[in-house]
Amino acid sequence: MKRFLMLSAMALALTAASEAGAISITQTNSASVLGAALGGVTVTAVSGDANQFGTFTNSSGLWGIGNGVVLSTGDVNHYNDGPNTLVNNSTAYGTSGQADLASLAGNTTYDAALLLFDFVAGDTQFSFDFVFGSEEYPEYVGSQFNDVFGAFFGGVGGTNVTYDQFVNPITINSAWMSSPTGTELDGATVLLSTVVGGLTVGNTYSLMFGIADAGDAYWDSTVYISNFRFTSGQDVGTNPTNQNNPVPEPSTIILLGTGLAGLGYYARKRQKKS
Ligand SMILES: [Ca+2]
Ligand SMILES: [Ca+2]
Ligand SMILES: [Ca+2]
Repeated sequence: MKRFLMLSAMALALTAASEAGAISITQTNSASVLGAALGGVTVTAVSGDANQFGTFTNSSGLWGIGNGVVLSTGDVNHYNDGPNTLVNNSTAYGTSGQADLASLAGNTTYDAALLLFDFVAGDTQFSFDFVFGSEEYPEYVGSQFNDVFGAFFGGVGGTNVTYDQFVNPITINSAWMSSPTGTELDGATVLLSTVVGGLTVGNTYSLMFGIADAGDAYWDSTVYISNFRFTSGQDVGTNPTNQNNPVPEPSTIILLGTGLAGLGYYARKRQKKS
């Protein structure tokens, strides 16, 4: 058992879904710029094509998420605010996947975008908010194309600490998604918050954010990450309407997380974007 406690993975209400002119992405793989957008953490590695990374602002509060960083298995320039014009928006870089992400996905991964950083604990918990979305939804839910997002405490080889509101890992097959409006994404989670406790104030910790395609390098998935912060007590995220949500027991989270290995997958052919 890891020494820290995973306190909760909870959903926040979807708000302002019809707002326009919201998400504005600036493509960058600059460690210092990405670190600043996460509130001043020390980025130690940025792995992937430069176009897989950026910062974003969200002037109208689309989906309830604040400003932050964006990672994609495609080109982040395609995930600004705007109409959903394609069911299969896709950029294939043909770069490698990542072992921790492949373990979550249960399949070979490709086009991994990895952001690793260190932070000095300012309180006993750290938290962040995110929205994960994909072009794989809904056509390839239940398939081998199980694109994945993870946040690995300890860095490479660390423990995934991020889940949806039903404590499922963030993959196409397991995370709860619906059809949002506002960007090119065909499907997305609601705004989710991850809270990890058990930190010692002043100690340095590592975290890796990673996203990857699974099964092949096509049909993008994208994650928007915001509001990396330190808290104490029970953090309920940025939306006060979430205060009554139950907080799962840490042992329950770990049990359900490892249950993913039991999922079955099947393969089917699909058309690549030309
Ligand atoms: Ca790709
Ligand atoms: Ca689309
Ligand atoms: Ca994909």
